[in-house]
Amino acid sequence: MTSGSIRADGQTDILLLSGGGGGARLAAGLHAATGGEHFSVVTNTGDDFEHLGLMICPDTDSVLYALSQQIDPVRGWGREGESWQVFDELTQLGGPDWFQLGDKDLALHLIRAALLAEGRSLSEVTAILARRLGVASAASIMPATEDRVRTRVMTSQGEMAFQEYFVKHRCEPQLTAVRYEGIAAAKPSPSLVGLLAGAASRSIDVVLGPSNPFLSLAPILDLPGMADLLRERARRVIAVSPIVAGQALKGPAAKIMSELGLSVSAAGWMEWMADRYPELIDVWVWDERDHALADATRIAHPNIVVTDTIMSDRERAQQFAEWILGVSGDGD
Ligand code: FO1
Repeated sequence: MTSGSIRADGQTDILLLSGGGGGARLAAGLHAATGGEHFSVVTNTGDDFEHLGLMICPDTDSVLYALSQQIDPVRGWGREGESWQVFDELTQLGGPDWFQLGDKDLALHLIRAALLAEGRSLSEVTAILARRLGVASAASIMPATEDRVRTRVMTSQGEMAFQEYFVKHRCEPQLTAVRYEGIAAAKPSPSLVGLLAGAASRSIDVVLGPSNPFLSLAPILDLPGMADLLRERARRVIAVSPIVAGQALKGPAAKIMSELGLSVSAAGWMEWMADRYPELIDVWVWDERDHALADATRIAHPNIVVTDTIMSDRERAQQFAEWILGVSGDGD
């Protein structure tokens, strides 16, 4: 295993790009490992959608709940210890039953709606929610953009909105392409641009979480100017493979790779990322279960490092985060 020393000097900001799922777990791990100091998370907004008149921001909320240690560890989304009284009543009254909203979660969506209606930006609202949920210290959670970007999926059953594909159809339709509606006119969020511009005296390491490349990272990285901003400002960009031993730990990444004709492996993921975002990623983190493939692939791509990336619980997530930060030593 190669050295994971990324933050040996304590002068480096850590910026994580994250979806829900694995990205949110790593967010919690990095938050614990950094104490939230000089640590920020940029969340995917392509999954956001309007439901029952409310703005739902699933990936942002997964990070909010993960950092405040209130995420349901089994589902991997929503609140732990949730109750479902409103949802039950809602479905009794003929409301939609395909997207489950727990009582506690619903309270958050109501508060978000009220704050947005006061004219506050999504970033402001997210910061307020983080504070009220008790996200410790100065860690900031920033939606990738203030503009409306919506992931839409082309499938064997036609084009559909992301949540329809993901939740209503359980990712079953064969996916042929993905588009991010509104992205061409969208801008990276001013808070993110400010963070990248303002920290001139500090270096920034960017971590791409083990998130779905097509559904979670692309709606962030494809924002006009985003990849260039990261290329210019990041000391280095470290990408964590969501594919371990030819499978995604959770979610449809492996299925989608196969449907798009890609090799379903960490190497296939790396090739897709390197091709789509040339000269962006400096360090590729693969799981140790793929060490033989990593050894073979390193001939062409020397910057592959391997470690145990599986974040089965909070402790493992913190250990992996510490490895990323280099605080756990060289780890050979
Ligand atoms: N995922 C599901 O599979 N079923 C649901 O009913 C569901 C509801 C839900 C409500 C709020 C929320 O923040 C997330 C929710 N998710 C649900 C998860 C969500 O669809 C996914 O986490 C992401 O969009 C993919 O990262």
